[in-house]
Amino acid sequence: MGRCGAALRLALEGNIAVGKSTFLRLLGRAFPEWRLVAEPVAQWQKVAAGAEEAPGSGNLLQRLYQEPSRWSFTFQTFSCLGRLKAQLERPAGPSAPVRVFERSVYSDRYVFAKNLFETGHLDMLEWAIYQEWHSFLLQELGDRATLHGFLYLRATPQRCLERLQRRARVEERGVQLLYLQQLHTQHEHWLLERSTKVHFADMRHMPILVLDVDGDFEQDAAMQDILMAQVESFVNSL
Ligand code: UDP
Ligand code: DCM
Ligand code: MG
Repeated sequence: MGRCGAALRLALEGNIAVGKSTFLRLLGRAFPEWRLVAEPVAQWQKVAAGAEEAPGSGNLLQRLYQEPSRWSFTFQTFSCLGRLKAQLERPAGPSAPVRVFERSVYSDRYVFAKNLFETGHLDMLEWAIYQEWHSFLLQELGDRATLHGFLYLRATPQRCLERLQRRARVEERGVQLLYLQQLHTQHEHWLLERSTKVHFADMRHMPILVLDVDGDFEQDAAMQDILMAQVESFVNSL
């Protein structure tokens, strides 16, 4: 590894159901000394304050999809808070040479919150407030919040929809192809074309490895070997 000593922090990015959690498990097998941090979806599915008093009102993820204009700001605030906590955590035991996070505070803002604003589910005031605290917190945290690279898992929105339907999370039952197409475009602008305006200097030159996962890598050992080799040489180049 090029960097002397300091642990590398990478984020694994990609559309809903593209295969990030599956890929994280493969990374765990290929690089057992790395620390892998899964997205806290289960936590969003557990948050249902007041559910006892109002049965059926649903967990946070369910509320987001059922009433996006009401719940987007709350969801995006909570999601980003959870990621910051995970990223700042100092894990016990020997330190890992590489940490990989499933998504990041950057996709929260430059993919999800941005898309929710552009589609009218965050209003201008909510978007301004979100951006203000997001920029302030990350600037204050400085190096502690910085990442060293992105792994972008890329597949067509149609493939993501197939995988989303196969996984069949109850809360995501109403997710349509159009929504996955919007999120795909946001990822492409941000990580492939780099045309999204970002507000952190180190983000503008962040190394990005684009991985084509349109083929079914979960069942294909040869494809897994190729993908893991791509990740290894990317990490060695950092
Ligand atoms: N999946 C698949 N083939 C692949 C990768 C994933 O069939 O090559 C399935 C996986 O078993 C799961 C669904 O697609 O049922 C979504 O995968 P995952 O939860 O890893 O996606 P994420 O939302 O974390 O990106
Ligand atoms: N999600 C969201 N906004 C974020 C991050 C995630 O709306 N900032 C949603 C999209 C998915 C779920 O959370 O429904 C988890 O994503 P995935 O299945 O890709 O892991
Ligand atoms: Mg996942």
